Amino acid sequence: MTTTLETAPSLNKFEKLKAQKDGLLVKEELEQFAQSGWEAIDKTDLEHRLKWLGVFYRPVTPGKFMVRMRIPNGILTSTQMLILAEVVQRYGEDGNGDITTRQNIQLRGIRLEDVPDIFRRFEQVGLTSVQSGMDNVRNITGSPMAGLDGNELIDTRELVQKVQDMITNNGNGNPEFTNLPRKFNIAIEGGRDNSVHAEINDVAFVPAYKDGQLGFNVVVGGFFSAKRCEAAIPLNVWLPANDDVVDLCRAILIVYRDYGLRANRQKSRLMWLIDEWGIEKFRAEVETEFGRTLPMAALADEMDWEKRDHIGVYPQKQSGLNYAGLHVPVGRLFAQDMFELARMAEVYGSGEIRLTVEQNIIIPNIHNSRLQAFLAEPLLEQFSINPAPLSRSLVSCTGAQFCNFALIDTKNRALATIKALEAELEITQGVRIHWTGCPNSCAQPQVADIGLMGTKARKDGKAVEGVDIYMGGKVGKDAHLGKCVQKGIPCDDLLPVLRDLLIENSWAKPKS
Ligand code: SRM
Ligand code: SF4
Repeated sequence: MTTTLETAPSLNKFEKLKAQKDGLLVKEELEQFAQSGWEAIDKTDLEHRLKWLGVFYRPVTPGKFMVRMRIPNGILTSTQMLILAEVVQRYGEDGNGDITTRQNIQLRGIRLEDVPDIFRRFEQVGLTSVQSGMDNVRNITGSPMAGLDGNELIDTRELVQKVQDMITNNGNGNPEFTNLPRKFNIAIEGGRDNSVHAEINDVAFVPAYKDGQLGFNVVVGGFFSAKRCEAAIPLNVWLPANDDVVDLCRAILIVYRDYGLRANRQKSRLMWLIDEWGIEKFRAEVETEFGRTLPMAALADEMDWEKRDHIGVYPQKQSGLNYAGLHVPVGRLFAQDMFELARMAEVYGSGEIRLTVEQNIIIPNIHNSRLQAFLAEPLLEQFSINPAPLSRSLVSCTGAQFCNFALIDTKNRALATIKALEAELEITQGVRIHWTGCPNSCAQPQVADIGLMGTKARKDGKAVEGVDIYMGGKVGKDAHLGKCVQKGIPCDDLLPVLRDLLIENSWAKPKS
């Protein structure tokens, strides 16, 4: 029998679909898809290839698509936010925008017939959703305080943008990097508090001095998956904070693209290649691709602060200016909120809006003289600058409402549980609780003080929604991953378990 793409034994389903047709090619067919309607589209294009454009078919809500943006360094303008608000407003109750754990926004309720027009509107304001899903590089994260923080070491904004432009060909799509073995995460930290969770990225740059010069040490291979979770390890490379960073990302991506393991999708993330080769060989291959000698790592990095959450009002390094961090419960925004945020950023700030990996909003550049009026804005009752202590650090993935991998509902349950705990307990210390709907770990339960991962549990002989509990995740300096400490707690029985955990760990005491 002749071996064809369909019969080649070494190719899994995803490698086959990529080999048959590059995902980016659906860009040319978009107008036709919009006219024919989603039901008429080839199943593989619908369920998979559209993700190369950032358009996600949702089996839970057929016909109502999700669009995942790219917001480099989590920074957008009020004009861009207005466009995103207008896009979701059209869909009434179905439309909303979720802030993601990669400092990004996902739009919901989108109808395919509108996508060509939506993309034209994105282009007019410099937005793109290209290559944000499937085997592509995800939104590139950077310090949310870049350019504002008096204690900043490196301003990450320009570098993050340049790395995105290289990977996406300035947002037009770049077939060079549309067939990676798997998804790929990049983060660039410029501050002292590891605001991007460097350790959980496939490649991360962390500030470090070498011979008195400020640059980055590089760590590689961090990732979470249902099968395995690993913190990144040192590549033993230091680079100055210039275009070398872009070149190194490029070199690593080429090595990963050309040599990364593809046979088993559960073993395709970068760390599996590093395991197979050893870090020295991986470094050597990257150096060859980089085309010049890679300097050895600096002895220590400069990430020596506890992580800040940026909620509240703080002075910037620019005299007379402040930034306000607003807590957005589980990251969910509706069109009206998005319009309000855009208006407030314009009226009180410089029109800039920032997002954090904790799914919150920062409005920077508010002058002292405007602060009082800003603080009187009604939206701050909903998106508080001083939320209750458990709410303040709550993070949640999408969960069963829209995600077909989900084993449990997350966002609503997370909010209800926290509210009940705050009503019962006096919380004596901030506790970071992350809810994630399945072992894919999109809400990073392994970085939380208490991480809750959706699972199937048993109660009274019946299968019910449950969680595995993770504890001990440490963020900021000396970051390390938490571990699973209890398995299969039915969600209905969770409240007393959490209450006991909070009291036992001296995070809370019963209200007197
Ligand atoms: Fe994720 C798949 C949502 C951050 C690990 N993730 C998915 C999909 C696309 C599955 C699907 O098609 O339904 C989810 C879309 C649901 C929806 O409708 O929203 C989804 N992931 C998310 C978001 C929205 C969670 C959130 O509520 O914030 C985050 C979007 C980030 C972004 O803007 O791009 C999100 N996902 C993450 C992270 C966290 C991070 O990057 O720091 C991880 C763990 C880190 C990592 O990847 O190493 C993560 N998502 C996964 C995985 C497991 C990957 C693996 O190697 O096995 C999957 C499943 C997959 O890729 O096969 C997945
Ligand atoms: Fe969906 Fe699971 Fe990711 Fe939550 S963790 S968004 S349920 S894939």
